[in-house]
Amino acid sequence: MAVFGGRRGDDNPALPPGQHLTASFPVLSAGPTPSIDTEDWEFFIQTETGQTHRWNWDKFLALPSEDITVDIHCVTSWSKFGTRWRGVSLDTLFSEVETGFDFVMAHSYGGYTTNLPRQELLDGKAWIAYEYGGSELDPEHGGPARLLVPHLYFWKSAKWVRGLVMQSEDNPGFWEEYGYNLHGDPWREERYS
Ligand SMILES: Nc1nc2c(c(=O)[nH]1)N[C@H]1C(S)=C(S)[C@@H](COP(=O)(O)O)O[C@H]1N2
Ligand SMILES: [Mo]
Repeated sequence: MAVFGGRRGDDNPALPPGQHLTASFPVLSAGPTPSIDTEDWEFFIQTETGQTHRWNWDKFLALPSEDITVDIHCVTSWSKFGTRWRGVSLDTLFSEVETGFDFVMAHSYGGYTTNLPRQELLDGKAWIAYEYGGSELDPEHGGPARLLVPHLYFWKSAKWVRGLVMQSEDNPGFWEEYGYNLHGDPWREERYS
């Protein structure tokens, strides 16, 4: 793996503690890459009333989208600076949703899950991304669409995201069940619980 930016514990102020830079884009998947046809794809948000808001691919692409350039940080210690994405802000998706629940379980095609506080998805901090580097998102990296929550460790950015289920409590998702931190802020090194 190409490593630049100097030694570990580098004083680059944009690099969180215990991270090193990589120029490559590693693929980390706990299982096989699902193949999802955009004809069949949907994204949903389910609230405590049981109401489910659904977007099919056409409806999703018709929403306002944003170009996003962000640094990403994997808990296995690589960080990648200046990744370029296009996606729909979670603010846009949540503007159609009424909920009093403060936590979210993200569910992916293939069964992966990860938990987040709803607040961490709002105020311009999270997107459903469907392009990377100006091209459609590679299936290995979560295409057709993935969650992008770059201010938290990258395991929170669920690939092949399928929907969000609102929760009253911060129940653990897939990696969190194995001892990863419930929150996962790289600046506070919230790696494990
Ligand atoms: N559905 C799903 N999403 C996932 C994962 C996974 O195994 N399955 N791995 C997570 C982890 S641990 C990381 S570091 C990033 C890796 O994203 P990448 O493969 O695009 O680098 O995806 C996250 N999202
Ligand atoms: Mo990861």
